[in-house]
Amino acid sequence: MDCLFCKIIDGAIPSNKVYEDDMCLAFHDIAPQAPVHVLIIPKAHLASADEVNADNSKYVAHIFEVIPAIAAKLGLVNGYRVITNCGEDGAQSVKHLHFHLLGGKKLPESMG
Ligand code: DGP
Repeated sequence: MDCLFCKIIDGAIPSNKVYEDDMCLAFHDIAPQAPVHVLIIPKAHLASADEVNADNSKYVAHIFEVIPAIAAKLGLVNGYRVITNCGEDGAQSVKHLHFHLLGGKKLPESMG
């Protein structure tokens, strides 16, 4: 499958890893929009949040289970934001489900 994030999971494309286990991978975003900007992706190819269902939601649950440890490792003691962009109107550019973990400063209140 011609998927950029599947290639990052496979190691075919390098990434600056922050955390990895058998279900997910976290790595620094190539174009950070905050002092800390990490992407967390499932190791199963789901195109977006719109493909989450009862059979694969364990990946999403797992990601949210590990986010506190990732945030702590990155020093986000004062809070952070988790975002997933979905589809055209959500301005999703990479069609592999990913969660942006943003922090390291007081983020703007506006989200759209
Ligand atoms: P989105 O717009 O929500 O689909 O976010 C995709 C993010 O992926 C965007 O913030 C930039 C990041 N990105 C794109 N290509 C690469 C890459 O090759 N490596 C890394 N680390 N991040 C990438």
